[in-house]
Amino acid sequence: MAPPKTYSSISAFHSKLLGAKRILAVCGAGLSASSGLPTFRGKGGMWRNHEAMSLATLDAFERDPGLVWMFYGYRRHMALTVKPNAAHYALAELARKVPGFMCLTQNVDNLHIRASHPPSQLKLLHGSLFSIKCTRCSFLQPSNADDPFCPALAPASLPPPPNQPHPILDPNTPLPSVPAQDLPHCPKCQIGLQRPGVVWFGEQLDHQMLEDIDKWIEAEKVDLVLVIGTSGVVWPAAGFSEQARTKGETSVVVVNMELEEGGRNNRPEKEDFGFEGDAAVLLPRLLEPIIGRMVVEEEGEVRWVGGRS
Ligand code: BJW
Repeated sequence: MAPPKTYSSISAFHSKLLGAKRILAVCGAGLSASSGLPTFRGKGGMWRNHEAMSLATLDAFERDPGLVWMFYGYRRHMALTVKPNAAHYALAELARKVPGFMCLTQNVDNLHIRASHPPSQLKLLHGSLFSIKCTRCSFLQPSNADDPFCPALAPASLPPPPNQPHPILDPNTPLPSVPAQDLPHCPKCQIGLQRPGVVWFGEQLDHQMLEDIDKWIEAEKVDLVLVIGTSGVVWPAAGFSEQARTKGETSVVVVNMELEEGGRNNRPEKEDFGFEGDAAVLLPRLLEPIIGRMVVEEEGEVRWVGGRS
C-alpha cells in the first residue's frame, strides 16, 4: 500500500504551528549544510578517501588515533570557520518565543550555541566537537576551541588557498602520520589519551540527558515535531518523533533537501507535513508567524521584526 501523502501547504502548517504549545525539533547534519559543513551520508560523506562514518568510531580511534584526530581537527577548524545559518537562528528565536519548545540536535558543530539558542531548550545528543574527554578516566573538558587542538594537528587548521578546497581533503596529498605520543594526554590522570567528546556508534548517549528528554516527551502531549535535515537512521534520535506521537495527536513535519515519501523512520499520518528544500531557506518561512522576519545588521547581529509578541 502506498504511504499516505504528506501536506506541503505552508498556510495549513502555519495554522498548526500557531495552535501548538509544545514543539519538539530533532535536527541533523542537513541543518548545517548551508553553513558549509558536510553531511555524513550521501554526497559529502567522504573525508579524503575515508567514509566519514568509518572514522567516527572508537575502533578507528584505537587503530589510528592520529588519523581520527586529524579528521576531528579539520572538522573543529571548519566548524569554527563557518557561521550559523538562518535555520539555527530561527530555532533559537522559536525557543525564546515558545517556552514549550525543545530542540534535540545530533549536530556536534556548536552552531546552535553560536546562534544563541537558549541552553535549557537545547540537548546535544551526540556531544560536541569542542568538548574533550579522557579515554582512560573520562575527565571532561566541556569547552575547548583551540585551533589547532595541538601542534601535531596544525595541517588540519591551515587556511586553504583562495577559492580552492582545503589541501587536507585531497587524498593525493600525503597526510603526516601523527603518533599517539604527539597527541594531548589527560591533564587530570596524565596517562589517558584525550579524544573528542562526541558519541560514536555503540557508545551510550548521556544517561541524564536521555532521562530528561524522556520526561519532557512524556510530561504532556507534544503538538508538533519538526524533523530537520536528518536521514533519520541513527538511534535513539530516530525514535523521538514516534515516541512523541504516543502522547496524543501530534503532527510530524519533515524538512529535508530530499523528502522521501513515507521516510524511513517517519511514517506520515494524516496531520503530517513534508517540505523539500534547504532548511536554511524553509525554516525561517515556516516559523515566520511566530518568530517574525530575520534582519541581519551590518556587524552581523541578528534581530527579528514582527512575529508573535
Ligand atoms: C538537508 C540539507 C539541507 C542535506 N537542508 N536537509 C535500535 C535499532 C538498531 C540499532 C540501534 C538501535 N539503538 C541503537 C542502535 C545502534 C546505533 C544505531 O543507530 N545504528 C543504526 C545506524 C542502525 N546507535 C548507537 O550506537 C547510539 N548509541 C546507543 O544507542 O547506545 C545504546 C546502544 C548501543 C548499541 C546497540 C543498542 C543500544 C550512538 C549513535 C551515535 C552516532 N554518532 C554519529 C557521529 C557523532 C560524532 C561526529 O559527528 O563525528 O553521529 S554517526 C553520525 O550520524 C552522526 C550524526 O549525528 C548521525 C546522524 O546523521 P544525520 O545528522 O542524520 O546526517 P546524515 O548525513 O545521515 O543526513 C543528512 C540529511 O540532511 C539527509 O537526509 C539530507 O537529505 C539532508 N540535507 N542538506 C535540509 N541544506
